[in-house]
Amino acid sequence: MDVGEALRKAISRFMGQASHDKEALEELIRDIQRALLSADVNVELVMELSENIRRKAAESRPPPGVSRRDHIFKILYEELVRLLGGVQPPYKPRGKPHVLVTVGIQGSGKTTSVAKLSYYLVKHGYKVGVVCADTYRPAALIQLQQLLQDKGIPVYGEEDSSDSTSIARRGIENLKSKGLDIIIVDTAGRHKDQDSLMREMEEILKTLSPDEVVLVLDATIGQRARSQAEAFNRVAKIGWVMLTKMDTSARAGGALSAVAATGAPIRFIGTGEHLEDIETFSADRYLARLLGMPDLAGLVERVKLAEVRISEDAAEKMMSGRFTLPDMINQLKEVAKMGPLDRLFSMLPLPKVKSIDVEELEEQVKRWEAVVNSMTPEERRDPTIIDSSRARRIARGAGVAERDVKQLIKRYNETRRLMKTLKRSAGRMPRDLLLGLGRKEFERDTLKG
Ligand SMILES: Nc1nc2c(ncn2[C@@H]2O[C@H](COP(=O)(O)OP(=O)(O)OP(=O)(O)O)[C@@H](O)[C@H]2O)c(=O)[nH]1
Ligand SMILES: [Mg+2]
Repeated sequence: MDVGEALRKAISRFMGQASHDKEALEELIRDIQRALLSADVNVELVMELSENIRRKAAESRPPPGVSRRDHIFKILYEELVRLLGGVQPPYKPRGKPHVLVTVGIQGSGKTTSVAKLSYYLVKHGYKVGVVCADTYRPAALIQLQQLLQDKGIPVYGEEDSSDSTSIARRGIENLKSKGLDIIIVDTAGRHKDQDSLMREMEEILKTLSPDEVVLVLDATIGQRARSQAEAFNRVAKIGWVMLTKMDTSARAGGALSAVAATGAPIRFIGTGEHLEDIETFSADRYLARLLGMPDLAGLVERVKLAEVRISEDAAEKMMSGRFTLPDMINQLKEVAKMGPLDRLFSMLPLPKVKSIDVEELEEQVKRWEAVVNSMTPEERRDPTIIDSSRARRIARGAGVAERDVKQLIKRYNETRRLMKTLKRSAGRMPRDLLLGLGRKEFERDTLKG
């Protein structure tokens, strides 16, 4: 069973459980651990992921309208993305020309990747040139020329020189005159030992001081990817990693996690021997494909939307303590408007389980809105003046129980208190925090209220 299938099974099993209590969560974590470890993912990272899921599931409450099941699923998804190195913005080489030097051990796929990458970038509108600075591999230049045959990509190389640094320097000079956007330098991997390879890389990189150093790694080497990445990183700061041969290894988890642990992002992956076999690597998309759920990211986005978006203005008000009761009601209405998430989940190849009903939330908001409407402007501005007799009057006017009035005021005070302790975070706040609404209380209040 491959890792994707194992993960899929683990998630499916969890989603299909009747209850999503601690026990079910532990079972999910165990299944996920097994799946990741079988894919050669680093044990420490697996443990960290497990601990994060446990902690986040315990610390954060699902926003109203989102079931605990979906909430845990979102946490798991985000942790898996993080494990894969997080989400990277699209690749945009800058500089005129942008000089990129590849490094990597023998056979890792440098030359193939240089050809793939240059072809890929040309297809994306860049003007690209390539330099062969490998003086160790026999016919290294011919290999590169053949790969890029008829592609209109200039390849610079010198058959008779053995000084790779000078070749690279001259190559860049030569190609610069062609007004290129990007120059990619292919280097040698075939040295008699690692030390001499590292020394050559150090010299080349010092002389060229490129805009970017790209490490080419073979995905089939598993955990060893980490020590390789670290060794090269000592010579020069690795800008990003190209992970090759992703098509041939079912245990790519080793390399993926090893690289993620070094902090250098994976930008591209090689998925075959042909020039077209290159893909941008995006942790979320990769995961979606691994799990066989193409809509996954969209789904998770939807769950995230359940964290209500607060306008700059509203955030400002909250922070300064000017957040009023009507403001809170307005935000609550926004939340209720977003509708149930069930439909989205039903589109996925997962067992159908009912999420919590948002209608319950709508009912609650309606009651609270009525409460606010039957307050005087003065009371709305400053609910602290509402004593028992005022509360009774308001409740009568709103056609609700006095309890509802007290509850709303309590909620408002809690929310305000929380606001004060909160730093402003890009205009976003978890919606359960905004609501100040505990799930248990919510269920008790709405179901029995
Ligand atoms: N299946 C598969 N094969 C690949 C991929 N990338 C490279 N290869 C193969 O791996 C072998 C080595 O690739 P090269 O590009 O020559 O490796 P290199 O790092 O330049 O090797 P040296 O120049 O000797 O250091 C070749 O047979 C490539 O076809 C890939 O993504 N998938
Ligand atoms: Mg090569």
